[in-house]
Amino acid sequence: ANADQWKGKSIYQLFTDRFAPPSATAPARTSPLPETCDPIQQTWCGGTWLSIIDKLDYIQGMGFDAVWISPVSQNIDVYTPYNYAYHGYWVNDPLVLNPRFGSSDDLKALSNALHARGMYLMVDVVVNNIPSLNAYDAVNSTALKLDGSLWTDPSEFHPQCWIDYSNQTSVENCWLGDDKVALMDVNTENPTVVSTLNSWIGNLTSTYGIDGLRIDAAKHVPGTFWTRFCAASGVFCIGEVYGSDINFAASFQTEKWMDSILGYPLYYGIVNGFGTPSGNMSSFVEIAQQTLATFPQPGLLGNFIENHDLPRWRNTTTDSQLAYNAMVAQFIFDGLPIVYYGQEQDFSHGAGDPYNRAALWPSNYANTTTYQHIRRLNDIRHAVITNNTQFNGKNFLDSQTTIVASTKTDVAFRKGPLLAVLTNRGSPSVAQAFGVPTSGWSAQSAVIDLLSCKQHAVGSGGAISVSYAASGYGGMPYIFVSQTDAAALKICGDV
Ligand code: ABC
Ligand code: CA
Repeated sequence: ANADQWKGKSIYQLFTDRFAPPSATAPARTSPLPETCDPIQQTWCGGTWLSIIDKLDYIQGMGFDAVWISPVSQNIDVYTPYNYAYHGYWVNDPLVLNPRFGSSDDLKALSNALHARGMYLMVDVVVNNIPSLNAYDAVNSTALKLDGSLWTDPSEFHPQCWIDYSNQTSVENCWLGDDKVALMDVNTENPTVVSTLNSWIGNLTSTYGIDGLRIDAAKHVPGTFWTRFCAASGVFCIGEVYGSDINFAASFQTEKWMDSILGYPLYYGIVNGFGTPSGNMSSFVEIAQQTLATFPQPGLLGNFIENHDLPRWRNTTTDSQLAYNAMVAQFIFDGLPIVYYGQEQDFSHGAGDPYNRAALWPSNYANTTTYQHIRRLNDIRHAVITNNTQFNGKNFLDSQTTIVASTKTDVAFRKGPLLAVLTNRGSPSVAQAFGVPTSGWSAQSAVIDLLSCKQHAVGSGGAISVSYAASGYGGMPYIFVSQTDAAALKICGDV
């Protein structure tokens, strides 16, 4: 599927090893399995491509129409100072599937099961580096001993150096990892490497019906490599450009290196704005404005508030209303929402890798308040998209977010027919209100908040005011639509 087809999709990111346990229909590929899946052990817990199929109802029940899975290629399968490659990022041969996650037929079965539900498959791909426990000293010699590695010739790697993040040449050519598990930097200028990877990715996407790619370590490879690689893949590419530099991040779209990137800049904005009670809302507004002004297509960015490299949202921010507000920003702002498995279960253990990668099954896949909140947000997006609900002649996907009002603690932004009104005041009720002077709707009309299904009046000049005084709700988020639109969308029944 191409970028246009991905526009409007909503993505659930999971760790293949950790999302669903082996079962009768999805036997384990790893034995023995640990009795409990303790992330500190950094070992396989038994999830496979087939076990993901067992739990697709859970993902689809939350309203997602795309699933991003761990890298599918073969990893080093040895004990390391960081234990085992349960995460799938220590790819040593992209061309071979990872037997820990299943067989070729199993991956096809997952792809078919998703497509039968009208859902897309996104696969994580790692080509920048190859792990090694002993190549650190050997890379400049003529005979590399990398067991099972696709690349064995020194000309297929860049010489050893550790990355200096202040120097982009170093970021591209030096090595990720450390001297315990070195991630040898593949020479992505070597013509054999380039042609091997390009023909592989085209085969992989067509063989397994893959609809999109998450490109690992995108900033560590020259952009021109990706232009050809993504063209060869024939599908939507979203790159991981870890960092807060908006101009650098936007160059991936402006230079046409790939369709999109993960929204790291907006992530930092959401953390600054909603990560703490009465946080820095002006930082959120500033980053949001810059994102909109700098990216040619902000509507394709991947918006997240946690992932496998970052702290769990609820680890750093316990207040549930802050989480609900942050998720509205994640879902309604320009871009594709990406929810990391466990976010819907309020997973709070995990200040970082490896604690943020716990197994999901101890949650019993419960229908939590957050699960329902996410479902509601997906429902709202789907409803405005399928109804082609318009505001001033523009629909949700084709209109760019505009910040309508903000204070130190509040922000209101419009995207098409929806007006999100958010706060970082947190759960306690306070006898305070936030007034949005010009909502865009005319005075004397009525609007509906699609989260609470309550009606609000539009005052003179189009003003809307929300109160944070209701006991038990405090600083809750709002998503307004006109009453006429609300009736057509049916999210709140007959209103
Ligand atoms: C293992 C152990 C860890 C141990 C680590 C050293 O080694 O498990 O306990 O601490 C995979 C595995 C990891 C594994 C690593 C290394 O490999 O998942 O468990 O860690 O063996 C991607 C993936 C990631 C994956 C890899 C490697 C790459 O998402 O899961 O890791 O294939 C950099 C890369 C980025 C990479 C990330 C982990 O490291 O750019 O591609 N992620 C700065 C830099 C970033 C850098 C980041 C973290 O630090 O700019 O480029 O990411 O090192 C902001 C700034 C940012 C700054 C952040 C920290 O602060 O704006 O620029 O980011 O304010
Ligand atoms: Ca590189």
